[in-house]
Amino acid sequence: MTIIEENKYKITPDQNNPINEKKLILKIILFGDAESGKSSLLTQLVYNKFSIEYKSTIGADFLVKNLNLDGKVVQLQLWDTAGQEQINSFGSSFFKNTDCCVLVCDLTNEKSFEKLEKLRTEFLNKLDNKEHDNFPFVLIGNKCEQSDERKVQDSQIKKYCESHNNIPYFETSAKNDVNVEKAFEEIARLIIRKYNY
Ligand SMILES: Nc1nc2c(ncn2[C@@H]2O[C@H](COP(=O)(O)OP(=O)(O)OP(=O)(O)O)[C@@H](O)[C@H]2O)c(=O)[nH]1
Ligand SMILES: [Mg+2]
Repeated sequence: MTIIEENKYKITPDQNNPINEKKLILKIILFGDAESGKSSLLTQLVYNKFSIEYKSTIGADFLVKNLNLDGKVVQLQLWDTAGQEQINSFGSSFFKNTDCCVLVCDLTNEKSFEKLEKLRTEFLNKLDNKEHDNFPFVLIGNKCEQSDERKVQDSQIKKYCESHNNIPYFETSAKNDVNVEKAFEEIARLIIRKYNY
């Protein structure tokens, strides 16, 4: 299924947008190890809620967040994938027109950091356009409030991001709502700048 139109701008009559302004739609997919906190980040972003209980995502979920960025209405269409799922199990239409892939790791779990490279390369293999060097990834290190439990060091993250075309990096806590909205606003800005939307 594809939900993005060829034209990135769409006129949508809705209550929050009474004058039918043009709305920019961005498609963002989250990948990361199971339990890294992808669903928690999106639940915090969209519903301002957090639960300590773990319910693994099955397949993929879809959420929407509207932002007002410098007077521009931007709709984030957010695909939350299951960490237990193999990227190869998603059909190629799932990846069509993706504007950004957000890789999420749990800063308290080294394995979730080690898994990022596999996810990044598997994701790239799914794209039809071969603009591999240019595709915008963003890395989120989640659970940052657990500083005593931290297993992934800044230096590892810095080295990883630098070695892949300077992937932008954000540190978040879905639990304490640290940097969550800011990260996604910055992600939207990065996409807008990159594609000149
Ligand atoms: N301490 C802490 N726990 C968190 C944070 N974010 C998520 N968690 C917890 O981590 C566990 C996994 O969170 P989920 O958001 O379900 O992880 P997920 O990446 O969606 O997992 P899958 O759907 O299986 O891929 C849950 O128990 C959450 O409560 C955080 O910022 N801090
Ligand atoms: Mg999930």
